[in-house]
Amino acid sequence: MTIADLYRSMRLIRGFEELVLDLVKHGEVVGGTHSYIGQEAVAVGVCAALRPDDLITSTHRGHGHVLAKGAEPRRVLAELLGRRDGLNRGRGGSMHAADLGKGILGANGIVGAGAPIAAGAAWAERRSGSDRVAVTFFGDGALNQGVVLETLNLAAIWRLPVLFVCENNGYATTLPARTAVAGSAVSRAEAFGIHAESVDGMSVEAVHEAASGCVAHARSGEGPALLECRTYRFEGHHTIERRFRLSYRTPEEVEQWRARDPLLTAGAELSDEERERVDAEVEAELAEALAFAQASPPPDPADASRYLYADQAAFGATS
Ligand SMILES: Cc1ncc(C[n+]2csc(CCOP(=O)(O)OP(=O)(O)O)c2C)c(N)n1
Repeated sequence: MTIADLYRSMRLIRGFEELVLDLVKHGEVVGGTHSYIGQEAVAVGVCAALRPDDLITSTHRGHGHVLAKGAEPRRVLAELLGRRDGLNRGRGGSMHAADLGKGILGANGIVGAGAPIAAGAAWAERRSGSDRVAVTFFGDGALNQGVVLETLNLAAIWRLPVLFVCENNGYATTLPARTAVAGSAVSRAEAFGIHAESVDGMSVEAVHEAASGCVAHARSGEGPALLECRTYRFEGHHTIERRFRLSYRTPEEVEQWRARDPLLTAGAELSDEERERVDAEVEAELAEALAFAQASPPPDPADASRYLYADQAAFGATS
């Protein structure tokens, strides 16, 4: 994986998220979204360390994870617009994007809920004799969810091939992690005997390197690993925050982190020519994705109760 590849994937997520902010503003995405802008290096660095057949679970802030794992941007966008050609036929929306064919077991609106799903999947994979690894992304807020701590315990006891990726962006909605999380993500994992590391989540290369080590550890049967990525979200917790003046972060703090924008750092490693070429290609891909999503019809209301129960065809059937 070259730095140009990593930059391209981050650029795609950034452009996608900027497009989504615009669509939310114009009322095209019902309910708004949780922006991933600023945290791209985490999804991209971690997913670049995975095989295509590895598995992930994601969060309410999931577009970046889903795209980095290989979901088609135009189908994710159509999903956000609630259209028939959406990744989940317009039924999942922003917080429930899933694509089983790409190993994406689903974004999840319930904080911490992806952890036991990933552990269960890892257990099933190991039982079936495969060496797939499951990754679960979660925020610092999820560190205080009982189910995450229970999953750390079981994953350690059963030596499951799971990588816990904690995206510590400093806040759970408006609650600062420093006032809410006793100890640290790393010390909590270590208390369960789990291999744990903390890395600069604004550097895609640092995340990629650390994640590669953790994935190798999990795949080799040595048990789970936890990777804390120190990162920051440049936007509000949810797009609705744009309507309010919330003062839980100072403008200076936001500016300090923006100066460490992972796209600037990675982009600086490319020649101007190469960076401009990648930017233009991504822009064209997103323009095509938008046209595709907007041309897709809404689901048929007569179909509303289809896919309520387990039916593989409902998820990622085309990939
Ligand atoms: C079990 C549960 N409790 C509360 C909520 C409401 N909620 C949604 S996002 C969020 C904050 C999550 O913070 P964090 O895990 O740090 O992730 P981040 O938003 O920073 O990415 C909360 C409390 C929820 N969705 N699920």
